[in-house]
Amino acid sequence: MTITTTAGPGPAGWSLDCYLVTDRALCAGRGLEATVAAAVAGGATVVQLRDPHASGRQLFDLATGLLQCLEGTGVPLFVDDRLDVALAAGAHGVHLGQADLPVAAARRLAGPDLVIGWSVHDLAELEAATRLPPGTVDYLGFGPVYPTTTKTDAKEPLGLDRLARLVAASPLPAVAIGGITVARAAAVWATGVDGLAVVSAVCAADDPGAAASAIRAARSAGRR
Ligand code: TZP
Repeated sequence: MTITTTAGPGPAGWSLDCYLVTDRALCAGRGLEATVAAAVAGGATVVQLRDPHASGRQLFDLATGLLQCLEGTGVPLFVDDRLDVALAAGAHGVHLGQADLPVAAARRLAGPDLVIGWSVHDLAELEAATRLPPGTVDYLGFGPVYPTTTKTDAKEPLGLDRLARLVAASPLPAVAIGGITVARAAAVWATGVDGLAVVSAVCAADDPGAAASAIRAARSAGRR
């Protein structure tokens, strides 16, 4: 799935297929940048810097390091929650939750080129996304699909059937997140999503590259 921003397709035809969300603690043994580099070499197509406890300065420094690490790979960097950090660091996108800056305000600040993703958990939130002016948001994140221990305040899991119904009603590319493992990937792909977002399945894997590759490969197994 190619992300189409209001300014047209991402420069490298960015794909949401294997969307790596980082967790510094889970990457601790190997290091954040080494984990991301391995995952991208294995097939991760988007990297989202997520670190809810980091200060703005820390997040800016982490984003700058990851942008250097991703240079020349064609893989974009999105920043979770913090539009200011995404813009200041020159990241390619921001992912916003329901409690973050309103997406319409974020689009006004960001201009047309930055990719904006938005977390959606239920039909009411999906309907709100549907009512947005075209070009406000580029993709939607649905989750958690399964229980997860990575996000402490995650909502109740959607399960595959509710996810499939939301994805079918989504006017925008859909990325699923939450508890997705290599073993579960084919079942999640079968809901019709455009991408799988994973944290622990890749960050905590012995071989992050092999995990990212398996997440993508499961797409053909899950194709309906
Ligand atoms: N948003 C919803 S669930 C989640 C986020 C950031 C965490 C997913 O982590 P994992 O390890 O892939 O279950």
